[in-house]
Amino acid sequence: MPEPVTPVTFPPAFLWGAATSAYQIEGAVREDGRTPSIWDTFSHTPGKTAGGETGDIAVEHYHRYRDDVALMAELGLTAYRFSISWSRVQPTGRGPAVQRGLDFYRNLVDELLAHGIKPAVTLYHWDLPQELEDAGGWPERDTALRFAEYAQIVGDALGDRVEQWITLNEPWCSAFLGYGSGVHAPGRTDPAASLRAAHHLNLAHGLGTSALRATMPARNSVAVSLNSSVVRPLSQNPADLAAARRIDDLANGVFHGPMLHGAYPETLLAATSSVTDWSYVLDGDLAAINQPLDALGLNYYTPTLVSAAAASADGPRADGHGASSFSPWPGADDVAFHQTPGERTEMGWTIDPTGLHDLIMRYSGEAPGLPLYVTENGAAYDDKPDPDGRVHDPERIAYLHGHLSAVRRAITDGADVRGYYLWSLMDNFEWAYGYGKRFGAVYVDYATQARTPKSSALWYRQAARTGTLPPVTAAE
Ligand code: IFM
Repeated sequence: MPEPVTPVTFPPAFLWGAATSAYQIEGAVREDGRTPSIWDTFSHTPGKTAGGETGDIAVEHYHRYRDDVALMAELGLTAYRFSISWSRVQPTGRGPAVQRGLDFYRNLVDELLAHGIKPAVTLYHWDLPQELEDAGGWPERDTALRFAEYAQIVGDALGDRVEQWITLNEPWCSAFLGYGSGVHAPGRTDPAASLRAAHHLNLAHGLGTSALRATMPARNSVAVSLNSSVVRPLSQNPADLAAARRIDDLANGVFHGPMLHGAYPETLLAATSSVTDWSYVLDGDLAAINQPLDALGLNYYTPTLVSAAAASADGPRADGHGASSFSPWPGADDVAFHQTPGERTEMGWTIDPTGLHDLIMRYSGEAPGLPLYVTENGAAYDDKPDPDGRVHDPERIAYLHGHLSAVRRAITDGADVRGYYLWSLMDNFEWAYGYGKRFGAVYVDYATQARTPKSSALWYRQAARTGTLPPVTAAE
């Protein structure tokens, strides 16, 4: 007789969400007053994205949002996380807002609410208005002040109907892939600028949080979504442990230090002293960044395995963050990155749900009492429709089952996890990888824009409807 399997059941109020971001899905990049963001410029620069692909059309969500929301409702989602395109609502990154831009998001939110789906708004998912980059971008302090103004505009427009707010998505990518390794927009490769950018993103988060609070009802929740890394040493020898500590500071402490504890880790300041003097951290900045939060968002895909290595002129590689001869890890050229053993997704990222459990437990301890959300988790696979038109993705079902089970274990172990947002609702523009990597629970035929729920979407629907994970074979 096979062992009976204990059902994996979630608390009744647990949110079953999916996530997207503006540039990855909206298209309509020149409509209704929107101006270019750094991702428009970058994707139109030859050689920056696979096949020269851009978000010009993406999955036309700007025009199809009503159908997309109806599909979300059919799929049983109780929450939807999306981001606002800054240059759609404030084209120059400063000054007055464009009402047509805000109206798009008002209509989207109203549509979600009419379908009983809780909206969660991310203010910044990597698409800085190009005008602000031309003025210096995130390495410049003024960008943080501009972000606070933008937060106030959006908070004012949507604060009456959106309860869940996220200031920044994955500021690590904005700072270190955007200004360090250059594999993301704006494509700069300057280690000192990447640390300056990190500080000003932190400041933007703090000032933006205060701006939201000043304009919105007190019941609303403000959070940030960090792609905090689960950094593991290759061995327990002191050099490898020190390498892991260094990467942990650069991946995690650089953001959660000031945001949650009001200080940069001393070890980070020491390890980066040859790159920057941190003189741009002005009096009062740390207090401005260290705003009490209502929740913390965690994005998780795969762990990071490191060891000490001889310093290399080419910098560290194999860190899973795209091909560049420039490092996204300032001051850490003597750290080597290794592939964690195990099965991988189409991104080459090792599948390891224990990392998600570890991450949640870490932040449960790091920020006691703060509700946690998994604001992104998911996998890319080379999905293709069968001759019958259906898209079977058993690997994604197994991935989701494994990671949601890890979330449930963390709840059992005492973590206050309130919801999970699958990345992503539908296939979309995967940044420098273009459209080649499909993360969606819904398949998109890019030629016709037809949407087809994959078997993972049907599996997830059953989980959302019952609050219990179906067996991995359920939707096949
Ligand atoms: O597609 C991205 C998303 O925009 C941010 N987090 C990681 C996802 C997969 O790479």
